[in-house]
Amino acid sequence: MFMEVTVKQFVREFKQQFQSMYAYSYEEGSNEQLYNALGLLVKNYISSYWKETREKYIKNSVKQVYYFSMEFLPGRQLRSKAYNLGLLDVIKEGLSELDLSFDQLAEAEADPALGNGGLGRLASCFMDSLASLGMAGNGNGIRYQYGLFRQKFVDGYQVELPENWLRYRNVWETRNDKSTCMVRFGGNVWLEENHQGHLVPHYENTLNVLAVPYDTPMVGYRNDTVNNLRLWSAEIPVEEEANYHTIEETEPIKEITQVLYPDDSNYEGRLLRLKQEYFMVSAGVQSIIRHFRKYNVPRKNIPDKVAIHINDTHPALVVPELMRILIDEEHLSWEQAWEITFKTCSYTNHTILREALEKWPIDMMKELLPRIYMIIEEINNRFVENTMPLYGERITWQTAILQNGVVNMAHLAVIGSHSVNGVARLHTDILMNDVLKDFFELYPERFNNKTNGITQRRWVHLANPDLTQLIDDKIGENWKLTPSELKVFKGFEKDKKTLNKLTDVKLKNKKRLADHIKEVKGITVDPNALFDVQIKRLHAYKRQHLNLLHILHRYLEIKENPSVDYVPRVFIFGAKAAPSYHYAKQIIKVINSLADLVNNDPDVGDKLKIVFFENYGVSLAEKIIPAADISEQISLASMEASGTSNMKLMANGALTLATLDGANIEIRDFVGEDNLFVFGLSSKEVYELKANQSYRARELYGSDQKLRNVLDALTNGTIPNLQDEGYALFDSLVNFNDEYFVLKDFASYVEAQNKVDDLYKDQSEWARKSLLNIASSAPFSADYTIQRYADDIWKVRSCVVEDEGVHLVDE
Ligand code: CR6
Repeated sequence: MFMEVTVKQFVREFKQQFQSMYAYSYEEGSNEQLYNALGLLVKNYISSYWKETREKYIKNSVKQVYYFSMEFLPGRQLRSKAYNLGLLDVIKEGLSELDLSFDQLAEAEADPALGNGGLGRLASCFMDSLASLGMAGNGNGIRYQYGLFRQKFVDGYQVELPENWLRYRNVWETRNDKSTCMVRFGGNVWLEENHQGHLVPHYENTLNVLAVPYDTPMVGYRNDTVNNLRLWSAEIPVEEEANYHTIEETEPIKEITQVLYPDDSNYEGRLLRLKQEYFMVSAGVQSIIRHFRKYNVPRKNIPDKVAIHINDTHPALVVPELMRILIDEEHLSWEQAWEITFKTCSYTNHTILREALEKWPIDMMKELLPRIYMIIEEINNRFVENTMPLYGERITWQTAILQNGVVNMAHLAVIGSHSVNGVARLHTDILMNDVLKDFFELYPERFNNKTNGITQRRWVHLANPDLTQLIDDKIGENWKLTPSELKVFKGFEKDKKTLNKLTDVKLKNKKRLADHIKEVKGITVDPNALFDVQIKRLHAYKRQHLNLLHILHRYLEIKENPSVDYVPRVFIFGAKAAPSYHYAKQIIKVINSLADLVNNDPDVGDKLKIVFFENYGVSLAEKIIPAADISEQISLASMEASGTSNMKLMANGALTLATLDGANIEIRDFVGEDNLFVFGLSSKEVYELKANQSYRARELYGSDQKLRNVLDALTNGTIPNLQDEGYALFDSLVNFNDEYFVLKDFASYVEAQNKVDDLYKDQSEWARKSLLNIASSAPFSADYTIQRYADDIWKVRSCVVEDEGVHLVDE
């Protein structure tokens, strides 16, 4: 176990901390101030473990993983850090002695939205698991000054406001001026031979940017381990300050780490984005090599001591940057450098969406990163030379890095990595058989699957304390350290008492959410209604509009026959649309307008309510997920690489309503077909329909009366207060042949929704299935996912002694 702090000691230290920061008594402090004082005190408690962990890794020459990601979405950190430290109860008790509420203080923490969605949140779950498993795992990313925009609805339309999360300071970070690096952009570069006969590059007229690291401790679950998340910020080098005369002149530097690109699964081909990527990569790799020197082992051993993970293609420049440093600065030969680079790097692909696969114009790359471009060109030439004789022209050109004037970043990542993985079984199969098929032919041994996972610590233990208590009461606490123990909970599936308790826990969570809905949306919902939840980015392939069509269908049925037997439902949405994604924003507007109609129609009453939360993010997810009855996972089969909200909702006892897409398939396999609702086309059917081009959406519109009523309601004035949004949806679904097969899946979706109603009428059967879902969710613990990355890809091991922290026996 970890920290030993008594309540008395905490109270004394907290008062002191507050006073030393604000020079008055805590009784006069605002919530923000009290939170800041508490956060800094907790960080203080952490600091000695942070230092010791770092020293332990160096002393034992431990292999370190560096997870390179343009996005991290850690969520609020006070509660989870205190929990992992084993201090949460002491703090709560101490604060209540001072008449302060921990919950209130915790709410004052800004939620750093330094990511778009699943990819960034996955990175943060991985950080938590690495530390909790006692593995040396570091994060490397960007300290964006502004996170993902704050979403507001004005008249039902999404409006984006800046998210200045650093306004009240960030207590968790430490600015580390000793470890800054210089990153160079642009200018001219040429190679000259030096005295030892090495070709070395000379640079002129480069833009030099100082990369300043801000380090945040990542606390393991009660195991004395504290790892590091390093986020870089761009500044003007001190010695060059005199060269900048006006504020405007400093902009090109400061803007590098100013804002997160707000597109999810979408490639943004702008120069600033490429600058961000290289900035993060170069600073990260330089600091790794600097740290490696402390190990005092030959450079050829870098792959034994360092693993660099490329999270999606965004950090793929790691490959040429590591080559650059090894060749230009460490003076290794190309062959030596390549051997090291390739063995050190590994890559995860997170999407098959073509629009998300990065391709940078060669001219842009050449101008911004001349030396890096030279190296990419050489990697490409050697690749082509080696591949051509063995595999011929077609495969060689299809897999080349340089193609038609662009640098293909996925190809760079695959060629420069010893491991390539997808994030769910189906997704990896699609990579091997379709998206990266040619590479699979070249390098079958590199491909492997690593299904995503989530940390139960944040998403169950902390988000759902009553459920956690119930599980503890029934099976003891072992499942917290050994998630696979959760399966013991299955033994209670027929125990009426347990099922009733489970229903009570859910109801309590739903009441809490209902209060929150009342507070922020002014909508009254019945906690006994079925809470149906779809929370994720808004994207046509995720098909929030399929959900919308079904709600509209129910509404029309109720209007036609007010006594129709529908189980009362609250449809809950949380979703941001990329600011430039017009269609997604139109879907938001239609859902909001339908909500206005439905929520205020006396014919409807409690049968149907629609709640679209503003500004969906980690903190809101923590409130919604424990209260969900139904988890909507309705993407078009083959399109959602994995999904992770599906795992969080399952672990909290929601029943999944899903297409056979991403990790939904594995959810079905673990919980059993009878305990979730599956509908729609399979991925194979989707592929066939696309290949034979036989799909005619208009024919479905013509032949299915129910569907026609619903689609017509988009344009005939049924939904009030729309401009052209209803027409836009109608057009894309009927006139432009429905790219994501929404109409094709509609009938089976409605049928599945009716089955949901039927089951909900039998509350104890519902509770039984809910219990089975909870008890089957352990395989989706990110601890297991990370163990597999560690064993198969990174080759790292836990550094904690046997009897501490998380143990992973069989899943
Ligand atoms: N948008 C996938 O779409 C997956 C996460 C994490 C996504 C999603 O299915 O669960 O990554 N892909 O692997 C990208 O961001 C490119 C996502 O979050």
